[in-house]
Amino acid sequence: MDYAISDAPAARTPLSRTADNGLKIVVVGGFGVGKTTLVRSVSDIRPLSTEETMTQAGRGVDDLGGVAGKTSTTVAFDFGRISLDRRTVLYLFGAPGQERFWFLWDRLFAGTLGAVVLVDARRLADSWYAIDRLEHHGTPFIVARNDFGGPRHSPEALRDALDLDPRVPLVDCDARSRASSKNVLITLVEHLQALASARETAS
Ligand SMILES: Nc1nc2c(ncn2[C@@H]2O[C@H](COP(=O)(O)OP(=O)(O)O)[C@@H](O)[C@H]2O)c(=O)[nH]1
Ligand SMILES: [Mg+2]
Repeated sequence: MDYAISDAPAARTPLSRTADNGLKIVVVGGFGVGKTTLVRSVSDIRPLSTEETMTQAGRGVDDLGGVAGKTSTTVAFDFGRISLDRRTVLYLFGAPGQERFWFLWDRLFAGTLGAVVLVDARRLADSWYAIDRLEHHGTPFIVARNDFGGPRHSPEALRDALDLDPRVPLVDCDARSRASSKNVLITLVEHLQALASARETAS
């Protein structure tokens, strides 16, 4: 599948009139795993975000382990948009990873076609809950390992640690890169298409 996505950085392109295929995608994962960064990297619009500078009060609530230098936290969610082709627009929702916002997820997942679970290999356990909820909802997803440097587990070891179904695609990414983040979304869309054609064949 060949998607013509511009490599140009976030242009302010108006939504195409012919776009008739709006797909809702959520990006989930633990705190500081790169959700806001990914939504910003790929968005064609200036993404809405509700980042707030972490206050002293947030310390101890937001787990900063391994996230040195992170000074803002997503309070509600990120929203962005990317045109995959002239007819297909992805609406991206970056959902907060913090435990105190988990009650938002069930609503957010309504009408969601698929999800990206971002993981930081140094803090895999932070993404277990997201995977658990997606499996519970039956929402198709892929896993993207965001590159924070450090040791690399083999894909097999990573799958083991996440107890991942072998059919769930696993990709590497750098959420700061538009090209890399686009590749994550394309992997998800291709996975959704593969699932849809498997369903057609079965029926
Ligand atoms: N080294 C590295 N840092 C990243 C990457 N993606 C995000 N970051 C940084 O990690 C921090 C947390 O990212 P953020 O997008 O706010 O995480 P969120 O809590 O999941 O929204 C920020 O300081 C980012 O600049 C990446 O791929 N590599
Ligand atoms: Mg964020």
